Amino acid sequence: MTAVELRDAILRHLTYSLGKDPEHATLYDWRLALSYAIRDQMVDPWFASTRAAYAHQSKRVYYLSMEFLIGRLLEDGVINLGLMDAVDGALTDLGLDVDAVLHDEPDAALGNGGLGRLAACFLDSLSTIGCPAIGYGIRYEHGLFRQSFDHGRQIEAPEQWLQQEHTWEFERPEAAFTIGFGGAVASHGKHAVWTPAETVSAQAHDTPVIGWKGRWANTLRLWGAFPTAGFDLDSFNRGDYVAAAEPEALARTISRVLYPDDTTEDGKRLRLKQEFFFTAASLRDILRRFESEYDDLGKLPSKVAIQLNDTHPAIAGPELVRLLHDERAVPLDEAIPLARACLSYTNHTLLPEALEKWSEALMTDLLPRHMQLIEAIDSDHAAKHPTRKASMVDGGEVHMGEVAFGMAHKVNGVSALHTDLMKKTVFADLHRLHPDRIVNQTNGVTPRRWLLSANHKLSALITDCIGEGWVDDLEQLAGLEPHISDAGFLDRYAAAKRDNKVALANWLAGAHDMTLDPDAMFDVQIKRIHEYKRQHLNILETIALWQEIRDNPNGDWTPRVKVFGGKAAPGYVFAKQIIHLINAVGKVLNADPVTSKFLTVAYPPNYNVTLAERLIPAADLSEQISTAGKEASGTGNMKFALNGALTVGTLDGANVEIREHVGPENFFLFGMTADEVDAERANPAHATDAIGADPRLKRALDAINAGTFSPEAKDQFKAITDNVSGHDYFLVASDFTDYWRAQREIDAAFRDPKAWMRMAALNTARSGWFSSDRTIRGYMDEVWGAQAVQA
Ligand code: 26Q
Repeated sequence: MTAVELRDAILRHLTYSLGKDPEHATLYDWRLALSYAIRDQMVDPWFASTRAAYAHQSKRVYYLSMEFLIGRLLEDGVINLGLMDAVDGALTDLGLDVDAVLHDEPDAALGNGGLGRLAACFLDSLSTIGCPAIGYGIRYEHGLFRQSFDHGRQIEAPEQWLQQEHTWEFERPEAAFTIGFGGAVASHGKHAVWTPAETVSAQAHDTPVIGWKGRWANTLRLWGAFPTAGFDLDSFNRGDYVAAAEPEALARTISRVLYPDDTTEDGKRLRLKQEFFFTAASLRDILRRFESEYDDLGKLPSKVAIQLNDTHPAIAGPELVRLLHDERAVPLDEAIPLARACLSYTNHTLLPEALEKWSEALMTDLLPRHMQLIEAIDSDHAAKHPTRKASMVDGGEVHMGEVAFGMAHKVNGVSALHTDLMKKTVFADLHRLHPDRIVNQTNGVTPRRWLLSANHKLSALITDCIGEGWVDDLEQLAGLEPHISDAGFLDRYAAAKRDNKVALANWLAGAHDMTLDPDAMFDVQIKRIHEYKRQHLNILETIALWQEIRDNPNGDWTPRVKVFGGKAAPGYVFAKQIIHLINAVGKVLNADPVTSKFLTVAYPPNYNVTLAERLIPAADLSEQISTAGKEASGTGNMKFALNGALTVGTLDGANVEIREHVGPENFFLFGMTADEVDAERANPAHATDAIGADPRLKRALDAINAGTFSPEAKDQFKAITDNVSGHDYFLVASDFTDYWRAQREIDAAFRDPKAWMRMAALNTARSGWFSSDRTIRGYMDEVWGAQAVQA
C-alpha cells in the first residue's frame, strides 16, 4: 500500500465510517480513521489464515488466559504490516504529527503484569510463526486501575478504555453461548443433568492478531457477558423500570472489571464466576468448531491443544469432562484421559498464598456438577496411585493447582530454576507419580514490540549492520558480536542509548514535570510492587548512598537517577507503604541542593505497557533483585538485556539463564541463592545479625525511623523498618551488604563509558534466545504437537 492509497483510505474512513468533515476532525478522529484503514489491511491475511488452517485440517492451539496485556495496537499493526513509511507519508501529507496520532491510543490494560503480558507476546509469536491459534479471554469493560499519587500515596481510579471507540474488534453476535451457574444436578441412571439456576450469555468479540510481514493472522476472542433474557418483562410491565434493568446489570458484572492481583481480597465469588464464564464459553466454541469438521471425538487430541495460563482457567478440566461425558455420553473413564490429552497447564508462581483455592461450599453452590466431577476425577486418581499424598480436595478446599496438574498431560514452569523448584516443592508428590509431566519452557518476549517498535534507534543500527532478518529470527543478533570491537559501531550504539535517554527525559519533563540528567546512569526498577520483588531493598540502598554522598559531597560520585514504576494491589497495605516511602525519599533527595546532582528519584505514576516502551530503551541498569526462589521467571529482565541495559540481579527466575547467555562478566550478580535463602531463614536472628554487621543499613533504617522522610509523622514507615529488622521473610537485610557492593562496582564500571557500552552491546547481541518465538516453538514441539502452516 502506498502513502497516497493510505491517505485516501484514511479520508474515506474519516468521512464515511466516522461521519467527520476533515475540516473539523480532531486528533482522535484522525487516529480512528487511520486505525480503520490499517485494520482493513489485516482482514485479507486473516481470512487467508483461517482458510488455510481449515484446508490443512491443522491442529489448533487454544490459549486460555484471564489476562491479555496487549497495550496499544495501532503502531504494532502498522509495524507488522510493514506500513510505517506509508503511514509517515500519508499523515505528513494530511498535516498531522505521526507520533501524536499513534500515541493518542489508550492502552488495552487487560492484565496485571507478567502473566498477561506473556500472553500478549505469545499471540504475536504464534501469528509470526504461522501456528493456527486462538487466544481466549474476557473483554473487561475496565482494565487494570489507573494509578496516581496523592502526597506520595497510591490512589486508584477506574480505567475507562472502552469510553473511546475500540477500533480493533469485530463483534460476533452470532457467536454466543449460554453459561449457567448454581442450580441442581439430577441423576438419570449413569447420567447427570445439571439445571443451572442462573444463566448469562457470553458474546464473542474478535480482534485480528497480525504476525510479522502480515504473513499470518490469528484471532484474539474476548467474551463479554450479557443477560440471556434482557429486561425482566414482568417488572417492566408493572412500570418498575429500575428493577426491570437489574438482570442486565447483574449479567454484565461478570465482564465488568479485571481483578487486580490481590490474594488478600474477599470478593471471590465473582472471580470464580469470571473464570468459569470465559472457560466454559471457550470450550463450547472449541467443540463447536471441532464438530463442524470431524465426527469422531477420539480425534480431539490430534486437532485441539488447550493451554491453561495458570490455574485461572483450570475449571476447564472438569468442564471438558462434563461436556464429553454428560453432554456427549463418552464414558467417564474415557472422558477423563481424552480431556487430559487436550489440556496442558503453565504454572507462574510458587508463592503458596498465590495458588488458587476455592472453598468446597462455594464450588458446590456455583458449580455443583463440577464439584462432583472433581471428586470423581480425584478418586480415580487416588485409586490408580495408592501412595499419593496430594489431593484435589483437602480441608474443605478445592486446590486448583492439583486440579490443573491432574487434568493436564503436560505441566510447565517458566524458567529452568522455577521448573526445578516446582518439582521439588509445590508439585513434589505429583511429580513423583508423573515424572514425565513437568517440562520447562523458559519465557520470552516479542522482538517486534520490545525492540523494533519500542527502540527505533537501536533497531535501525542493528538492521544496518546485520540486515532485517533478526526481527523474526532473533538469534541473528549474534551477528553483532564481530562489530562490537569496532569503535564506530560502539559510538553509534552509545548514541542510540543517549538519544533514548534524552527522549525519555524530555517526555518526563513534559508529562510529569520531572528533571532527569541524561548523563546520569538511568537505574530502573519497573514491575508490580511486591515484597518478594524487594523495591524496599532498592530504596534502602538509595538512602544509604544519599547519606554517604552527604558525608562527602565533594567525592567523585557516579550520577544516578533511580527510576521506579509499578502499581500495588489496592488491598496490599505493605506494598502501598513501599510506594509511599519511595515517593517520600524522592521528595527529600530531589530537593537536596548538595546531593541532587548525583542522586535523584523519579517515580512516574500509572506504569503500563506504553510507559515500559519508553523506559526500557532508555535504561542503563536493570534492577532484578527478587529474593532467590521467588520470581518464577521475569520477562522485564529480558526486555532490558535486549535493549542494552546491564542487570543487577539475584540468581532467580530467568536471571540465571540471562547471565549464562550474556556472560557472567556482563551481569552484576549479588545475593543469596535459593538454597542459601532457606538456610538463612533457619537462623531466627538473621535480620538483627545482618543489620548489626552493616552500619550503612542500620543508619538508613534509623533515618527512616527518625522521620527524615516523614517529618510530620515519624512512625509513618514503621511497618517497613519493623519488617526489615524483624521477621524479614524476604531477606532484605541479609542481602543488603552484597547489593551495596554490587552497586558500587556498577558505579565504577559506568565511569568507563567504552567498557560499559561494550558490555551493553554484548547483552543485546547475546539475548536472541529470549525471543518468545523460541518459547512458542518449544511449546509447539514439546507440549502441543502443533505445526506451522503457510497462508
Ligand atoms: C488470583 C486470584 C484472584 C485475583 C487475581 C489473581 C492473580 C492475578 C494475576 C494471580 C496472579 C496473577 C499474575 C501473576 C503473574 O503475573 N506472574 C508472573 O508471570 C510471569 C510470566 O510467566 C513471570 O515472568 C513472573 O515471574 C510471574 O511473577
